[in-house]
Amino acid sequence: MKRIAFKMFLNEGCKEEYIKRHDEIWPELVILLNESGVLDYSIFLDEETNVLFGILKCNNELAYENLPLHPIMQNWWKHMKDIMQTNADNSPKSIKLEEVFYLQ
Ligand code: RM4
Repeated sequence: MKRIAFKMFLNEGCKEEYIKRHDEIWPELVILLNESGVLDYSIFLDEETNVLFGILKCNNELAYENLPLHPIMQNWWKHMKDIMQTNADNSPKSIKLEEVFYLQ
């Protein structure tokens, strides 16, 4: 089981819409994430900087790394791109974070 953390960037004033869209997350995306070994996934927002901190556990690193190739993931990113900073392929700008402490 690997713990993965990353930061993403929310557009100014989009907190409510971001929460709404995730409250309404597509069932097929939930299934895809679960089938890709993702569990215990949460995202936190630093309202001062609009930085989103994602943290999850993964029990299938290959499947996790392949998520960006899946149409459901790609369609979700297209769905979200109007409220997030994104790359040319619509994926969210995302910076991996290094774990510096863990207490079980
Ligand atoms: C985030 C972002 C991530 C996705 C989650 C479900 O806003 O799009 O890539 O894994 O939603």
